[in-house]
Amino acid sequence: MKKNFKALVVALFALLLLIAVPTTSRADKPRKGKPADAKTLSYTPKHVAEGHVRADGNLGEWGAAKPIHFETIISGEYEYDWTSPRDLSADLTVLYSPLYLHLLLQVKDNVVTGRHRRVKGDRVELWSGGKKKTVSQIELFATALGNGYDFEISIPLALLNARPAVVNGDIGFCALVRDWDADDDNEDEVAIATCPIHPRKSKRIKNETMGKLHFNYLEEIWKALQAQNEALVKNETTFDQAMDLTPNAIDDYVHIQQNNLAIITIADGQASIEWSWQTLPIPQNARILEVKKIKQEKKDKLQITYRIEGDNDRHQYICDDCISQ
Ligand SMILES: [Ca+2]
Ligand SMILES: [Ca+2]
Ligand SMILES: [Ca+2]
Repeated sequence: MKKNFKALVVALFALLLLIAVPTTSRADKPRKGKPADAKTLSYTPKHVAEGHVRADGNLGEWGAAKPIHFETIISGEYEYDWTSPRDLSADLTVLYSPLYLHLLLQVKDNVVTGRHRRVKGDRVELWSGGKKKTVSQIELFATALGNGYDFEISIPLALLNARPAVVNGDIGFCALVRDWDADDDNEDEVAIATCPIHPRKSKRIKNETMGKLHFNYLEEIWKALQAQNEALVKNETTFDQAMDLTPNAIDDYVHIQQNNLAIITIADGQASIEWSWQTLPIPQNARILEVKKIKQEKKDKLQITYRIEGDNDRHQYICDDCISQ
């Protein structure tokens, strides 16, 4: 009986030790940041008029746009290379206008340093779609602050092949911020990012690794439409289809609610995204089955196929003036 009790105490002690060991070793051993630690962050930027944002270091135009914050280190050691979010952390805010993607990257970094001997210096990398682009067409304003630096950046959407996506689409995106403080001979580079990118192999980043910038200008159009037309407010959207109705780089939309079919044509106005709309005389209780373009010699037409509740026949409405190319 006594022997069994001792065995139980030994087993209990061993168990306690097992529980205690990992905690102690985690606290004692420097923990390295790993790429997999970074969360994949996505963002739905707000649309602003062309010219609203200027990459000039004055941040007044960013208003209430909410940033995404990131500070999980993906390289360097917590104990030696990173002390707190004041050492390295960042906030990223994104806006877009018809022609530009606007980024505000605000980095907290206790010592802002350039390249010096083995110290590679503080650097920022922005990745989109996995392709490396020349920087000549990018407008950038850098402001050094006492506790870090701000980058205000405008990138042409065309450069990112993102113009077709501005109405209702997304592009891959990842921001990587590197930090050296030149405070220790054994210093390693610290990095943080908005996706689990590998800091030493960042050029190999794939689109699947990145987060998404989702553009939703269609939602803004839809809200404006609803403000103009009460009937569009009451019903749920039941059908939503991107279609090429005008000859430009931006997608047009066929947006159908239960009782209203709204054709929204979106024009590439360069300085603004222009849109117009019309509703078609589809019966109140119609269920849309298909919307498609019918090729014609002179002018293409739009064919809408629908069914009426309680009736098995398929009906069609042909719109002669819905397609402008
Ligand atoms: Ca500005
Ligand atoms: Ca630092
Ligand atoms: Ca630094």
